[in-house]
Amino acid sequence: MLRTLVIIPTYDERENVGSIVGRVRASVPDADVLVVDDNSPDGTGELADALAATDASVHVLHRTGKEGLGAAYRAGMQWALDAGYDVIVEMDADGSHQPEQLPRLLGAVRSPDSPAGADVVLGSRWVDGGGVVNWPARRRLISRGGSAYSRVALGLPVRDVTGGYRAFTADALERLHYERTESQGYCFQIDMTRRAHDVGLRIVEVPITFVERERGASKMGGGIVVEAMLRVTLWGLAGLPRRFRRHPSPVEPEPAARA
Ligand SMILES: Nc1nc2c(ncn2[C@@H]2O[C@H](COP(=O)(O)OP(=O)(O)OP(=O)(O)O)[C@@H](O)[C@H]2O)c(=O)[nH]1
Ligand SMILES: [Mg+2]
Repeated sequence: MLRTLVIIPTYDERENVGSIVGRVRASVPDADVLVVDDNSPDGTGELADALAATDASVHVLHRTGKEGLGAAYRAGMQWALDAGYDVIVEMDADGSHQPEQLPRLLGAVRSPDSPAGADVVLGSRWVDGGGVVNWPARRRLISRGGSAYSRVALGLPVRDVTGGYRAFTADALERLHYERTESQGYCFQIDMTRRAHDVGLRIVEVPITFVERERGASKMGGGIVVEAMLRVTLWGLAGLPRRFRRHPSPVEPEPAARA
């Protein structure tokens, strides 16, 4: 059986951490949980420790200060690979990613029983059956616009490029070199998508219903959007020669052909 780890990064999620961990444990009892806390001032880390003390499947990685979502995931993924997990899941703590939909994500992952499954499964708001609940028009616009821009600029065959509810095989994480991502905010997710595509991994989108957070404050700010716009533009420009090369050399196969 595959060993699965659900990584949940937290910063000031005191009101959410107990509920989200409990819901994950109820929804996929065989999966372990890793809370990656950046020394939250509101005591989220201590609350997570208390959960871990009563449940051997719950682990906590304490980091010394707030370094952003990307850094938290890089640390959590390293922890997961060192511990030998086969499947690694990304999930927000604020309830936006419903743990009850996790079996759907995991069902699409490649496994010995399902060799045709995906290396990377993206929970997607923007495919048939997916959606968002309680999102203001502004957030919808930023998310859809960000996905559309990234899709075109980077040539990605994916509808929801920026989402953060995802499952990767351990092999996929290694092959896409998650540790080479540099982004802080949700640009980390775009970087992961582009890397997965560029090394020819099999990517599948499954519909999810994203629910706006009910408790606690969002950490999403203008700086995160600007970072994403700048990085995507630079990546897009850097990739242009390869995408539009008219006559690929016969001795150097395109990445898609190598997959
Ligand atoms: N460890 C850690 N976690 C973070 C950091 N920034 C955000 N997070 C967590 O990452 C997840 C997503 O952050 P959110 O603030 O919900 O950002 P978002 O989902 O893009 O924005 P909203 O839709 O407005 O909630 C949450 O679980 C946060 O607690 C950070 O610097 N360190
Ligand atoms: Mg959120």
